[in-house]
Amino acid sequence: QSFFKPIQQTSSPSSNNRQTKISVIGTGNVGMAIAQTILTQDLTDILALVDAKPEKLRGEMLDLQHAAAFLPRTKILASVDYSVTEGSDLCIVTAGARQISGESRLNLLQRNLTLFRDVIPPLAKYSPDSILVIVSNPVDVLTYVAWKLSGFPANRVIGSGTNLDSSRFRFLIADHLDVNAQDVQDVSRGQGVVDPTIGLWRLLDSSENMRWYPGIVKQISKVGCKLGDPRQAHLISILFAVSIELTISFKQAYIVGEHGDSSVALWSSISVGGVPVLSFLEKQQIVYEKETLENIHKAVVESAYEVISLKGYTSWAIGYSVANLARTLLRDQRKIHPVSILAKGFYGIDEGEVFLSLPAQLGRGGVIGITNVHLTDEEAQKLRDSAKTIAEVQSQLGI
Ligand code: 6V0
Repeated sequence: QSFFKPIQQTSSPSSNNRQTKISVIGTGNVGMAIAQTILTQDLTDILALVDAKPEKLRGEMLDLQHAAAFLPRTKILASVDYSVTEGSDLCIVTAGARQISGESRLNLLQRNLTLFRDVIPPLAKYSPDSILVIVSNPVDVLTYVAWKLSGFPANRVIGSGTNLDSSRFRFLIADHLDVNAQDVQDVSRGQGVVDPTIGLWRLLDSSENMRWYPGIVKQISKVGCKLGDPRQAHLISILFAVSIELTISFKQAYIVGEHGDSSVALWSSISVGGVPVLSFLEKQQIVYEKETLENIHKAVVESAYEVISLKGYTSWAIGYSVANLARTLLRDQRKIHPVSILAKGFYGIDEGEVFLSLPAQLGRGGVIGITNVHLTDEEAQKLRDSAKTIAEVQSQLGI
């Protein structure tokens, strides 16, 4: 206690407001990317870090504390002892063996299962009312493991799942279309109508029928989205519909299923003028490159492997993705996120107690509901296949 009192106290510093507490378990690349995103986004009052390596842990804690002058006020704690996590609202688990270049996520399982037996029970003991967010891979199976080991109700055990894959999906679509993913979202609020339309044309660039779009788009950008030329009014109105629908659909551009090789891209949720894009194209008898769409999904699946082969690990995108989940959960945003949840009974999945990603509404209570997205028969089948893949692995666990 210091005798130097720069401020004359007039009331007790402790307020009645309950402080928010987030614990991050595992202070490797992923854990620290999550921690620093949480700090910069001012998502918690207390941040507790836990790792098995005390020196590394203390180093990370000090390094973050030294940034106090540049960050919102957050108390940062760190210990190898789980009592530091006591009373957490949210426990984020990233502890784990790292995915080695070329190694499938499922291969990581055995190593991480043993580790979870050390991690989950103490977390549940010290924060019995918390929400668990699992990030360690293979995330779907480990979310199931965490659910079993914690004894928590399923609505409070969530895997980061395909929240990141869906962001990669949106990025790759936006990149393919040469638009900014954020601008694409903003169209529905009245900005940047042009780009998504160019995008649609590019997305379908094998189609002769769509070739006139860029010229019209240039016209729209010149007139600032006003209907100037009556001859183009009809086309422009179609383009508006296409742009806005495409934008809305981007918000719903979900990857669901396993966070991994058997994930499912829900192309059918991309709609134009209220009609799903695939059937729209069929109706217009436009020949489109289904392969182009499949390649985008393939790129999503491969993107983690690519980043790992280039820099050894992934960190920034998962950091933002999990901080985004933390915001929705703790601030009761009730947003829809594709995350790993107990999927039994939804979309015809009857594979036992499988966790996989479905578009779920999240809030302060954890998982509040599951969105009924329309799936084609093919997508529904792929989703059930994904569930089967996970169930097979799970059955070998003996847990
Ligand atoms: P890393 O950098 O090796 O960090 C792992 C950390 O866990 C290290 O600091 C270890 O000391 C710590 N650790 C190990 N055992 C324990 C234990 N028993 N208790 C506490 N801490 C322990 O790995 P990185 O941070 O790159 O990845 C962590 C995990 O996240 C891996 O399983 C990744 O596969 C997984 N990822 C999951 C993603 C997703 O989208 N779900 C994305 C990226 C990585």
